[in-house]
Amino acid sequence: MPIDATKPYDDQNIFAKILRDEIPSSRVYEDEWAIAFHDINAQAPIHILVIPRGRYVSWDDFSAHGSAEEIAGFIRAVGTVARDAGLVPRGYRLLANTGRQAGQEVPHLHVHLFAGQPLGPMLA
Ligand code: D5M
Repeated sequence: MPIDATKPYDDQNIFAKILRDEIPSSRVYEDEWAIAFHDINAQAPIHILVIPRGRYVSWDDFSAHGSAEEIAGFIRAVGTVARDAGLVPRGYRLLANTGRQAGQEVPHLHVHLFAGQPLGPMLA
């Protein structure tokens, strides 16, 4: 069910639980600003989710309310995850579904990182 982006942050969302280690995930990276783990429903040979440690519902929330440090730290973390996975210079795709029309399901900002095969044109 896509999220209602007008609701405040929900501390019981599944990624909040992953951040608190209350439910398992296959973590591939963590630092002060972000963690990354494999998507449970992989859509490409490599499909990793990168999420900020901060309580942000979406890209919209984060870009509006995240501190400059958090935003820089998160963007650096996404790049590091890709580089550590050996995806440079092969290439990768980033995607952040934001809100209902984009089909965002989990109300904690997450960036999808897809790679491992030619990814074709962008979705319509
Ligand atoms: O994408 C939400 C993504 O989150 C979707 O690709 C499945 C993934 N997901 C959901 N639960 C888990 C757990 N527990 N571990 C790993 N990945 C998970 P969206 O952009 O919101 O549609």
